[in-house]
Amino acid sequence: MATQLDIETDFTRLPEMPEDVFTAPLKKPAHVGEDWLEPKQTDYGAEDDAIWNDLFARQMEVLPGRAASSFMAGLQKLNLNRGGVPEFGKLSEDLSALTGWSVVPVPMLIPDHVFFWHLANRRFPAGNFIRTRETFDYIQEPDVFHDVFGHVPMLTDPVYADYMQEYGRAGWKAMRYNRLKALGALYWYTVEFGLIQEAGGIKAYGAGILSGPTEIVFATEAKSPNRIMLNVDRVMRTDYVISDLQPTYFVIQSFEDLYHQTVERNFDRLYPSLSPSFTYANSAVIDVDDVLHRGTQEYLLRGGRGSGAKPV
Ligand code: HBI
Ligand code: FE
Repeated sequence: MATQLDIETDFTRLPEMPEDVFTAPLKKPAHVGEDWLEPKQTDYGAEDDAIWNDLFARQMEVLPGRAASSFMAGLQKLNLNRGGVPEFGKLSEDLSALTGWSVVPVPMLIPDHVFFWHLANRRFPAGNFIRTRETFDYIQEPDVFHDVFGHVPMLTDPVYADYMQEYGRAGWKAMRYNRLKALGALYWYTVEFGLIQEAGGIKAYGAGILSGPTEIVFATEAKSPNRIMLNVDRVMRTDYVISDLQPTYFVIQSFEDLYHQTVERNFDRLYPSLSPSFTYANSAVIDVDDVLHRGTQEYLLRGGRGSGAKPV
């Protein structure tokens, strides 16, 4: 029986998940194998394509000038505005010519170790369904719009593309120490809700920000949230909320900086020093922080989502 100590680092085949590592259990649909890949992409209909086009148009009202320049360039390079839900075969062909990544369909959230394994092989797992008109503004499960519009353009940036692969490899190491939650926080504050300093100011590169209508303005311009320079050790000790706007965003200097901070940090030394639960609240500012903007937290103090508080 494999144990935590002999976790594999060869990712050509899906490594066996040790029995003493905890990840949230997910019920695998009968039609997918151990890799959780769908046999084929959904055949989207005209209404699905119309939903994609409307979501796309809505984002184009708010992203220019606020989204990271590599994200805007990625949208163009992949022609994501050609209309309708992109076909993954063609998309993967274009993307792999640029950075060697492909996009593969999965039915739902997949287990952490399978997700990391795909990333370690430069395959991005993307939802095989699109939201409905009823859930147009917000869905918790990642659909094809969040995954492809939000995540895939960034994978055209060569340094970001390498960071994502390293993240997948780091996932296997985190399992050995049972510190998946800590590594999940790094994903959250970079890949999903990351901000970057550019010559023209602070821009967003996180997919959770870029795929929705509200958070882009809040994250880059509002007074409520903290904006703090990213430090990998600090972020991995920080709690996060999944169903409301973030009280704190972490800002990188460049994708090179993010890549180096992650690759050069010796996680074999970091993981044992992290407590199993988070140390810092998601709205906290601590003495070691390099603070760009100290948030008023007005949005949170007024009650956040559901209270009618304005995202100011
Ligand atoms: N599955 N489909 C899908 N998409 C994700 O973003 C995802 C996942 N499974 C696990 C997972 N993310 C987490 O491991 C990361 O968010 C850390
Ligand atoms: Fe995502």
